[in-house]
Amino acid sequence: MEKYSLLQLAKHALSGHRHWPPAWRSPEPKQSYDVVIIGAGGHGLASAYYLAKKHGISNVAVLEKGWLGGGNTGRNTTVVRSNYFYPQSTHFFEHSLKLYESLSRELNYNVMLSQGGVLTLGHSRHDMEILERWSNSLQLQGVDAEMMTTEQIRRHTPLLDTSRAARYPIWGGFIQHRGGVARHDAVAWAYARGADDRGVDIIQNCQVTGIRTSAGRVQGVETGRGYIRADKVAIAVAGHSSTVAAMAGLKLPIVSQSLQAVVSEPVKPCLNGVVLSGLVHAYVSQSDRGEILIGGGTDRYPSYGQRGNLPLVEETLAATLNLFPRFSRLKLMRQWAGTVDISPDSSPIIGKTPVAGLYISGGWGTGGFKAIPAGGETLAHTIASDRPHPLIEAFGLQRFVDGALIDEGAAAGVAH
Ligand code: FAD
Ligand code: PYC
Repeated sequence: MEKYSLLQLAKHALSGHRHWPPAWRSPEPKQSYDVVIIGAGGHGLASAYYLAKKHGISNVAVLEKGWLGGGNTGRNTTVVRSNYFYPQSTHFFEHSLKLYESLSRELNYNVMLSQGGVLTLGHSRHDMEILERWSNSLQLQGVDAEMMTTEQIRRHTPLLDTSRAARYPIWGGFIQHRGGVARHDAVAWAYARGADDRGVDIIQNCQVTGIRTSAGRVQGVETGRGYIRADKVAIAVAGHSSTVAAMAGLKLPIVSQSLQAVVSEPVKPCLNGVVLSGLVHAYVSQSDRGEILIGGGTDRYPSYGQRGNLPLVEETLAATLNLFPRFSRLKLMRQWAGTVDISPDSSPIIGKTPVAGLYISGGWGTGGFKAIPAGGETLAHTIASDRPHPLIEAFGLQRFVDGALIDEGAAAGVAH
């Protein structure tokens, strides 16, 4: 890995940043690889990185139809946390959060993890009872969670309307102090550089158009740049999981929907961490640049359009202004959307598939950014050993046959 002395850094800065070497190569695809990963989002790149780093498998290609990190990994609102409800999920997401806590060091790249806390608001007695049950369950599983009174919330986030006259009165809430945000592009770039350093070929502008199988085994992939042979292929394409899996004859229980977000003009630091309200379907944080970042639920119909619709933005903003009346004076700068793949129980689908040698990492829905380190590590283990990693055993496709669903809809953070 390229390392710079202070002198070299100063030279690059003074030369107008003109002579930096590229952080990863742009190789031509080879005719065959040991492993092909479809999709250079966080999950595909992290899986490639851990395959090379932990399993010594570096004859790997990551094929990306656009540019790396240009899917949901570069479009999300960067919330990381591990406060799910069921033990299978909390163990997995807690492991991911722990990996995030040492990721900058692991990848020698500042992913700007900022653990300002994730605060979930309660607006009724019933909300509070549910939050208490949730928080107790987390504590029993060794995950940090703390109930907060309205007065504690007022001190923590003074801009929230905590008055009794509020449109959505705040009865209290619960916080995960170790939750927060990380820089999404940096996560993709860091894994890309780490994988490339270890010999992985990241091939952008290379769309997979078909998956060849024979006698129930994967053979390779058809791409816009020719056929590539591989005994093992992994699908990590977020919003397009169903269409790509269908290339191998698989029908996934997934619906693709748009999820959008907006940011305001930048203002001075005024908000700690992330504030979420399940009742009004809105969540708010402040970026390191000072923008107020606001997100809501998914659009209410399936779509592959990376646009989102205006009525939902209006609804989300109206709700946010009820919670934070002072934000009414902010000007919005940008709106965008991504296509998220949602499974019936709002939990991921990760592991082996009925086609031998074909693996999947999908169904991350509205919450897969926080899962990138653990998703990559466990998928790499599964590909290398052809056995599901213990942390993801419960998240395989078989659960839709057995009925062993892990319903995390209420812990998803956003309505869908
Ligand atoms: P992606 O990053 O989407 O990567 C998949 C890649 O596959 C894409 O680059 C795509 O171009 C490529 N691809 C698709 N089809 C093909 C093909 N045929 N051939 C080759 N390449 C292909 N999660 C959180 O944890 N916290 C949040 O705060 C959060 N907020 C979100 C807010 C928004 C607005 C959105 C849209 C999502 C949010 N998410 C959040 C969800 C999170 O972004 C995703 O779950 C996660 O990024 C999925 O990562 P991925 O690597 O699987 O997919
Ligand atoms: O998964 O925590 C989450 C999340 C928050 C906003 C969007 N996703």
